[in-house]
Order: sequence, then structure tokens, then C-alpha cells
Amino acid sequence: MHTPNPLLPGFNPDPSIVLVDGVYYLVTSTFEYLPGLPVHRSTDLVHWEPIGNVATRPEQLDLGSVPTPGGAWAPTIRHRDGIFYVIVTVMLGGRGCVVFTATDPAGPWDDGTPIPAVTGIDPDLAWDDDGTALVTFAGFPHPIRQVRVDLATGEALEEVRTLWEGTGRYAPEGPHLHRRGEHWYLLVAEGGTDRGHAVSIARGPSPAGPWEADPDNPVVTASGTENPVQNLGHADLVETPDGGTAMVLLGVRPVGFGHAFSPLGREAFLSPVRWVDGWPRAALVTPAPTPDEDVTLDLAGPAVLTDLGWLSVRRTPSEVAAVGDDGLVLAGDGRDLDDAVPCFLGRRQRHLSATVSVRVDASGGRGGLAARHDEMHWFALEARGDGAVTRVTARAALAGIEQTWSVDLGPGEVELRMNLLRPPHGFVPAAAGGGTVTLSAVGDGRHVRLAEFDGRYWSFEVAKSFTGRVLGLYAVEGRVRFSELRYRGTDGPGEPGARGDEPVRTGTSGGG
Ligand code: 6LW
Repeated sequence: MHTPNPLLPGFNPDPSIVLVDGVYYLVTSTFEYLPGLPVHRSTDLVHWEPIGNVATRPEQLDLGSVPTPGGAWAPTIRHRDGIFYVIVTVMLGGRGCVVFTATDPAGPWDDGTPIPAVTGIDPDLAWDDDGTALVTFAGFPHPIRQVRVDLATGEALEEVRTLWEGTGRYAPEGPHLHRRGEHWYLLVAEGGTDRGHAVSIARGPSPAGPWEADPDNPVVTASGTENPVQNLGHADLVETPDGGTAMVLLGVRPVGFGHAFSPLGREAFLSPVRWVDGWPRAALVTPAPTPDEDVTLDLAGPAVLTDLGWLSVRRTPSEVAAVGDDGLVLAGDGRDLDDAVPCFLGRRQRHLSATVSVRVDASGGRGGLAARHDEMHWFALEARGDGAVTRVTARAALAGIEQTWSVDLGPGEVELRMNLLRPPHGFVPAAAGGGTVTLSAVGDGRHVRLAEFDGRYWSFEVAKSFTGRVLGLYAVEGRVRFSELRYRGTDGPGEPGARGDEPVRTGTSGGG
């Protein structure tokens, strides 16, 4: 069986999984994006389809005043007596710890019940033998804590207790409780979500402990190895269709010499688990390429905004974009990509190399195509028309410092195109360690390459925003119309399909 790994490519960290009547449901973190907490479904752990989102209404998370990188961190999905539960913390403001319920995991999910006693991160949900709900979480500061909760009211039924200190690695977090045979198992992440990340485990006679640590911890870590998937951690366990065990966990796919930079952010992977003397052993994750994609989205289709791949920042896609006669229209309100609430409608970059292009009519405004990591780290191609010319500006913002390169093309629609090419394996010149970003414009019978730079600065390791790269449409001023969004992606070594039209000249650079 060929298991694609990542099982959810692109920014999809902190996977949590549940098996209900032969169907797997998986949920991941979304931070400042809406809709929040996507639910994916599979019957074989190989083929996954998005079925909905837990947070489809802004008031469910209340992200309005939550700064990046706050928002929806590290959910857990569970099921009991016909009800699905997703418990999450909205970090750095918002609603804090909230538990959502639904009878259909595709939604709608309810408005959520806050649990004020849970003041940390990464809440897990389990039930003890008498049916009392236990929320286990990572304190801020650590370690792992637990509290019995009335899920109907969100009230704590006791004082929060310290549960486990972990094995001594940095930051025990991401706890999940699982029962197997006579034992309860407490799975945690440790070592931080960077190269030191690891999965550890302890077991005990009850979900409240006491805990005996696995003498061979960690269960898995890629730390200090050459494994092409690094940062392995934040795991959950589930039974496989053949009665075995699998682990879902996050990891990154660093590119370039020294495995340094991960442009896509943290993704969801799967690893088979063996049990040895009553302890789980997970294999190091081997990546298996995501199939190549060549997708053209008809942005004029009436149902285009119902596609589950769209993401917007602190607002829902339908608050940001509207379907017009000839495409999607985004109406800018002066807020740019450096704002906490940009007018932005994006999709995850899913492949290590990708080409994305869109046709833009900016005769009534200013906007274009952006690759967003957070407010400080993004690059973009922007069009602005005045009836006589369309000015296209390539923009690169790093740590809040922006550089621009512009060219004037004839009036009317232009095509904006980004080529995002992974670096070759082995030693590469330092300047291309994070892959090559090429920004170009096509219009007026010309193909103008405006800028080319190293993509390393737009990676998980540099931006540290917890998310990943989201490619999308944006508007700053006026009404900007978009049509024909094309995404080509490959995990292979070459370009994701070339169109054959070569650049004819470069634009002019202007600081900023
Ligand atoms: C999450 C923590 C972590 O809450 O990063 O990788 C935080 N693990 O467990 C955000 O994803």
C-alpha cells in the first residue's frame, strides 16, 4: 500500500485523529486563519478528503483581536455516544479553551463551550470509567496538567492537577490519553516544535496516573538524524484497518543543503507503530511524494467559494471575496498584507515546487497574488491600473522590510505568475538554500521577470509564525477582479511543468 506522506501536504500541524465506525476523522491547527480547524475523512488512512471545518463562523473562535501567531492551536478530536468533540485553545486572546460538538463531523459544529479552568495549550479529551470528562493539557508554563470538567457547562469539577513532568526534555506538550488493555497511555510531545521535537510516552492504571515512563523514550524523534522529515512530534494514535496501530504526527520537509528551511511549514504525517513489551515504537517518517497537480480553478463559477481549500485571515472567505460575472472580486479597504486583517483569499502550497498564476484586472483598484506566512513575511505580485497602463510591482517583505520591482504594461488584464522551485539535492550555492522564488508578469505580449530571490526567508524556521506558506489573491484598494487561478505542483526535482514562454526583460528595482 503506497501511503502518501505527508498525508495532508502543506500547512497542517498538530494532527489529531479518531476512528468511528470504520471511518477516520482528522483535524489540524489553523491559527489566525478562517475557516478554522479543517476536518478530513478517510476509510483507509491513505486517501483523505476534506469534509468541512469546525469553525465556519467568526464568533466560534473570536480571532478579531488575537495577534499572530495566536489563534486555533492544537485541537483534539474525539467521539462518544454519537457526538463528535473538538477541543482547542484559542491562544493569545480570543475564547481560550473551547469544546465544540457536532453529530456530523462535516458540520455544522455548535458555538462551543469555553472551559476557563484550562489556562494552557493543547487540550486533550478523555472519559474515565464513570463517564467523567478529563481535559489534559500543557500548562503555560509546562508541565502536563489535568482537570475533570462538566462539558455541558465548561465548569471544572476540581482544582487543576499537575499530571506528568515529562522525561526532562524541553516543553512537554500536546498530550493525548489512550486506553489499551489494562493500561492508560499518556502520549506527549517534548523538545519544542523545532529540530529537537520528540514524542514520549508514559503509562498508568488510570487516566489520572500515576505514570511510569517508557524506559526507551522517546518513542520517535528525527532530532540529530539526516531524516528528510524533521521536527517529528505532536502525535496522536489510532487503530489501523488491519488492527495494528498508526501514529499521526507533525513534521517539516526542510530543503537545501543541511536540511535548513521548510517553506511549506509543519505538515501532517503518518507512521506505523509496533508494540514491544507493551510500549509503542514508531518508525521515522519516510516521505512519499504527493502526486503532481495541475489545477485551474474557474473563479467565475458560482460555487467557487464553497471549495474547502480556501483560507482567509481572521475573516471567512465569503467576507473577503464575492463571485462576479467574470471572476472573483476582492474589494480592498486600504489594509495591506502587513495588516492583521488583510483582504486575502488563499490556499496552502502543497508541493515543494509550485507554479501559481492568476489573471487580474486591476483597472479599478490595486491587488494581486501573494505568498503569505504572516504580516511580516510575504512576497507578492501586485497590479494597479489607471486606464492607460497596468503597473505590476513585485514585492518582497521580510521582517517587515519591503523591497519592490516594477514594470508598466499596457492597459487591461495581466497574468501574475510565481515560480517556487525547490533547491537541488546536495551542496547548492548558499544563495539558493531555500529554493528559488521567481516573480513575473505576462501581458501586453510580453513576459517580464521582475524579481528572483532565495526562498529561505519565507520558511517555517525564519518566520516562526507556526503556519506555513499560503498562496492567494489580495486587494488593497478598490475592486480587483481575478480569473483563472492555476496551481501546478510537484515534489520531484524539476519545475512543475513549464509553459515555454521565456522572460523577455526584467523590471526596475525600487526600494521601499
Ligand atoms: C502547539 C504545540 C506545538 O500548541 O506548537 O508542535 C504549538 N507543537 O503543541 C502550535 O502548533
